[in-house]
Amino acid sequence: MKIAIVCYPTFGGSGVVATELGLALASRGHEIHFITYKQPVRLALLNQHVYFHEVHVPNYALFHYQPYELALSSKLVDMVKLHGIELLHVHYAIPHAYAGYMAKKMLEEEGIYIPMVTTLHGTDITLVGSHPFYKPAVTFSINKSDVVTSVSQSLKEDTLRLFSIKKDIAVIPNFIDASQYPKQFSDCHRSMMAGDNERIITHISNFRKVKRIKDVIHIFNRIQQSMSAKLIMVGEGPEKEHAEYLCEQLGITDKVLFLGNSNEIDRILHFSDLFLLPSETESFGLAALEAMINGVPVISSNTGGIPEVNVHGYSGYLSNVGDIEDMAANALTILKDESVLNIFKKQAYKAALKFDIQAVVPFYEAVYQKAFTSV
Ligand code: GMT
Repeated sequence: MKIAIVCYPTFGGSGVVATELGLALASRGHEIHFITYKQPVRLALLNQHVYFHEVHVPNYALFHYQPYELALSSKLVDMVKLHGIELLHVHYAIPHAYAGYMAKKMLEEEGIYIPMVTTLHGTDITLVGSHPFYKPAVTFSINKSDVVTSVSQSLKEDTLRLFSIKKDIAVIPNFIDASQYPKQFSDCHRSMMAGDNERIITHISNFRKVKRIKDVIHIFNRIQQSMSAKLIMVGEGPEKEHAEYLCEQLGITDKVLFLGNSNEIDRILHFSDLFLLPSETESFGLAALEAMINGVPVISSNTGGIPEVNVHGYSGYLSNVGDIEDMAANALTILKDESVLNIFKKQAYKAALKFDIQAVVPFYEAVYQKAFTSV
């Protein structure tokens, strides 16, 4: 099948999922065309099955906001015609589903009928999409998609609660490529990150409010009062400065490393003992799954789709949003005893295996077949 994948090319989970899915589909013989404004960060290799087409939005002074949707839908039309693309798969409703639908309609004018699959990722529904400014357009473009998928049951329920949706929503969870794990890194040693008796705790996100970054710091602060530990903070975003300031106030700057965005996630997680994800809401929590497949137990909030990934008392623990005391206590339960930690590490890895890409990609292929029958 020739498939166009539209996504955000950045470090965010939706872009990562779209890229990994495209690469997996390409390895199964499909021809994949990524169409977005920059080469996706996890897209290292282009080959005869994987193409990247950049959407250019020239700056024009008249426009206060440059019309990306227009440029994207025009690019989609051109690429569908040039490469004989048979299906559009758009990740993140805003504005991709809207632009995809416009492209579909323009192509219909020329007698080309092409199905569109929309995958909902989370903030496109729970935070941004349900805002009154966007809601009518998001509702419209979800309802006009030929097939709609969501990355968790929780996100499906949120979508049905927040929007007036007439379509079925198929739940297809996010995934990891289990065949790549456990990884070995001979060129990098744990000692480069922390001392022998020091526990390594990690948080990875886009440092937005929804991630409750201050909770991460407060949980770590409690942990380090009971044992020698280091916190590695990976990512960039608006809450980063506040977090750095909080570390200063708490007097723990020497124990917290802010690494910025990184392409070395697996390397960092490989040497980690615990992952913190105390988010306000999280439709899935891909970062938690990436931690788990690296054998890192997860301390998280019990919200959104996280309980579908992190199994309480097995791969880690779940607490109410904002309950930093409980999260710190759970963290210490795991970290204090080496044998308990090792059990949780093994269990986290095992729980992640359920989300192996080999099991998940066929669901997308089935959805594509279904989409063809609806145009
Ligand atoms: O977490 C973010 O803010 C980024 C966002 C995105 O669109 O990349 O993540 C969402 O999609 C991920 C991939 O499906 C999910 O794993 C995240 O849970 C979800 N984020 C939220 O729901 C807050």
